Amino acid sequence: MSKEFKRTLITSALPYANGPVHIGHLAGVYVPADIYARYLRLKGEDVLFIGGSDEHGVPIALKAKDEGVTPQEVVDRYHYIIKKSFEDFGISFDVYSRTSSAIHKKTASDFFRTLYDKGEFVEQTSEQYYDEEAKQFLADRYITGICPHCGNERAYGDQCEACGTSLSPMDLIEPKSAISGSVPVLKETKHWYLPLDKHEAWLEKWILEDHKEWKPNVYGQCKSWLDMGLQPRAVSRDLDWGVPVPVEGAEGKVLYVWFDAPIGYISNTIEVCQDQPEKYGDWTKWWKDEATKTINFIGKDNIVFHCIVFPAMLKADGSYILPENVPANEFLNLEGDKISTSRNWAVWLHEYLEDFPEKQDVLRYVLTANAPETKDNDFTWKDFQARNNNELVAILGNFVNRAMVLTQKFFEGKVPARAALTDYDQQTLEEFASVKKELETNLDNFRFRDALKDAMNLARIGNKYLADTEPWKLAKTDMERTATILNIALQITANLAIAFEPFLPFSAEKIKRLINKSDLKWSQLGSADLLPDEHPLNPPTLLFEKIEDEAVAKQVQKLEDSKKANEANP
Ligand code: B3M
Ligand code: ZN
Repeated sequence: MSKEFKRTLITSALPYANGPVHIGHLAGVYVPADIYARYLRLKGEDVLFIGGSDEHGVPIALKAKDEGVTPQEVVDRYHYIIKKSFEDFGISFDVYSRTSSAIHKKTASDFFRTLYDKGEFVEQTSEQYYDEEAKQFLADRYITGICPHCGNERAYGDQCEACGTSLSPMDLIEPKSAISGSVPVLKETKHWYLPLDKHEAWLEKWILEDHKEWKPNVYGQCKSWLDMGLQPRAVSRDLDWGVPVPVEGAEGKVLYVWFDAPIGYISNTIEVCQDQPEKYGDWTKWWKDEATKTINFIGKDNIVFHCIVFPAMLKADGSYILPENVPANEFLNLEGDKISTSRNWAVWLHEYLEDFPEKQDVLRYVLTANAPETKDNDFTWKDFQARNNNELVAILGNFVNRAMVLTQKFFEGKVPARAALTDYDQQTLEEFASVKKELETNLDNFRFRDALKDAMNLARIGNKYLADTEPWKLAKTDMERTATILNIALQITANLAIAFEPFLPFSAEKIKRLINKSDLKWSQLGSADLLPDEHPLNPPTLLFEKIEDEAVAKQVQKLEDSKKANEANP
């Protein structure tokens, strides 16, 4: 990439506010986005990290109907659970807002109106399924039936979750209303369509030629959509929950949730820029200035909307820039099974935080070490425990603790001055510098798994250095050499606070408190002069603690219980 950018806008998919977030969401989207945002901030770059709840769409309306409450009550319930759990987990959004906000309604409405006035839509009347009992058109998930591809009997009007194919209601065999269960009739209705076919040529060049660096899973999915040929897509629905279509003769129609949701990124930008203009400036610089680099973090099921539909919307408006990259992850499974909200087969973030308070970084670590970056991956509680005990405790925690405790013991908790370095000391420092380079390249290219491995290698280098030099033995005979070794070990410790900050922000903070040093920047990574001689340290405390078998067994039991409940109640 040769372009010069001045700032980075990072967006992360807006989770539907019809349930709490689980580890699949975290591993797919929020942990990688947060690592990237923290990394850029640590480098001193101008960053805006956008999050928010997606509060429209049929699943929310259906859930409300099932529970006999309003859709607003449903989204109010989950929006705050989600927002708080992200905060407690250290996802460092600059803003976490919601698509039921007044700003969003206006932004989405204006966006539609601009495209409408420019003649960017095609208006079309067609026959669609209608539930005569409920007196309602049946879009998307309001209709179910048999999948024509795999025979799944519970396919939805927009997608079959068994085979992953996207569908339209007309594709379903033996369609049934999800509201009343009745067989729907066909009835005429008018909608607005975004003619994606007209955008195909530039999309093809933009993605397939100009963005060959996109991740293979993203590039591949785009290519197969483009190869099939793009069709016009309806951007409105006959529904009573959503942003009303802002034109005459559109009573009872709202914007399709996938039209309004990505505009939520814009609305949330406007909101935070209005609230804190000194900090973020005018919102248009984040969306309309070519010097802004936009990165959209999403899950693989959102690729077509972010790489094809939303860019076509932005282009149709004409005043917006396009994303530079859309790093989508694959899915995370749980104990060998697909994560499922309806089957309660998930590890819910807010419950994790209750069961493991103060252990945000352990989950962040495991989800990154095991991130589904190139293929689906599996989360198991055994692996969670092993990675905590054998990596966080035994390597990172052990190294930092040894450096701290030995300095406390032999130098009254003050950084000892170092004497001449040996070849081995030099070699250790050089090794450190070379890992730093690799770590940066991996972060720059969204390879967070490898980047975390690099950071962990820095801790391993430190661990090995202490194991090889054995300052606890040398202290009996050679205090000068002991001082040099501990000086280096403490400089490495300070480096670890920098290297781990994007991944494990809580632990990085703890390390900084231990070494009594708060202002560390990414540019200092690799330096052997972060702590001056005689710099006073704080008393040692442990960074991580072992996770015992019982704690893990309790979590496994919880999952067993949901499995039993599902079998009793299929
Ligand atoms: N709410 C889908 C999802 O959570 C959707 C993302 C919107 S991003 C603009 O998978
Ligand atoms: Zn199917």
